[in-house]
Amino acid sequence: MAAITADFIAEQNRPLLAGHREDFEALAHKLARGGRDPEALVAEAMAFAVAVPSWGVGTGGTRFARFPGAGEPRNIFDKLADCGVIHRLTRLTPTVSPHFPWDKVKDYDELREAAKRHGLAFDAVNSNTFQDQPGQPLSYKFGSLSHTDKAVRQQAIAHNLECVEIGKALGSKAITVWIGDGSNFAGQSSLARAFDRYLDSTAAIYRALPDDWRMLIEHKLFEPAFYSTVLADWGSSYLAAQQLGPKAQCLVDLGHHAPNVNIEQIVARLSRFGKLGGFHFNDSKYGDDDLDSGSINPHQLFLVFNELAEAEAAPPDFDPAYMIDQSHNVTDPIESLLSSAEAIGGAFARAQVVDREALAAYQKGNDVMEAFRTLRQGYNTDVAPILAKARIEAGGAADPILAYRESGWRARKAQERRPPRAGAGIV
Ligand SMILES: [Mn+2]
Repeated sequence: MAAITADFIAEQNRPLLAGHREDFEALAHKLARGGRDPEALVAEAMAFAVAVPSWGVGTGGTRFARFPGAGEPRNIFDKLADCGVIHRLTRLTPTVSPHFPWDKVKDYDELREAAKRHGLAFDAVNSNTFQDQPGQPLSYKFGSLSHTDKAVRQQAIAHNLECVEIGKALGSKAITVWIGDGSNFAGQSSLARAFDRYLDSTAAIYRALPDDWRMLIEHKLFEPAFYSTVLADWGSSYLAAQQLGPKAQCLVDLGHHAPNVNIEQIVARLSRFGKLGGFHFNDSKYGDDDLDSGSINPHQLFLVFNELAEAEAAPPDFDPAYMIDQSHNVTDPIESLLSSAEAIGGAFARAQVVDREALAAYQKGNDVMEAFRTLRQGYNTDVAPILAKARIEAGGAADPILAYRESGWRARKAQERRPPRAGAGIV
């Protein structure tokens, strides 16, 4: 067992470096033959970052059960320590997206300092009005920001405003708002008036946003409401963002769409109109499965990044917030996040490999097969050596999961972290 220091990482990397160099050279030759600059791709991979959700380092669960693992974080300070491990090994995850009230503390300056000690900063803060908290005066059973009772809406607004205040203290620049509001019976709720109330409430939050902040509004097709969700799809999300103003943008969670929806096209639409605010990365087979990014459908993840690469070339202020949002039910959450960061960074790097000029020319000339082959060449490129080089040069691990296992971190935390943590969840 060893602390995950720079020396430890270097020692873990040593036996892998010769093989890594060989792999990178082979790929570099191949890329150069195709007119690509391998070092530029490494530099791009080094500049890429994705935020880890504070709730992701605990074991998730389903509505049937949760199987906690040993050494789980008990509070936000433990969570930051785990997030710090992920960043030290991958050099890909310098920020944490916290969730309130789960991550509430007395002293936010202290929390910010603790993050800094782990080499971390804070990304978008997340509010929570999809469950009741102990001692909360009014219930969210029948909704929060869209509730029929003004007093409940006010309570939900006040919570979001408190999250903005906390975010200011933490150095965050965005709040992600997701609500569980909706209905389970036809006729239960006025579909039109529920959305009106949601818009009213979010406008109150919007008015309190600092000028350099963004409100990321996250839609979700179903669950916990199974007949209608107040903010069900990207169309509703866009309407809301449009009505609220320029600081409001849409957040796309990869699991929050109808089956087989063309998510990359949604990305293209939203970015084209300046309303793509951010992502929650995960993967799924059936619905909002919250599986590990790239574990089921890595090609879709690539196609999403292909649209992002296209968008990056266009509007000047394109700056979406990339965040992971997964539920780790059967793995060590740190290992899942190490693997997911790699998958997301890999999809990004593959999209960078695509020869965009050639692709645009084939598209313009309606050369379908060559357009397809040009895009597919990016996907088919094994970018692992690029990511490994980016990591190693930044002080990260050649093989993050291997180094993590060698460090004995989890076993050590199983001794230190008692009693086990309280509940958490995912959205
Ligand atoms: Mn989400």
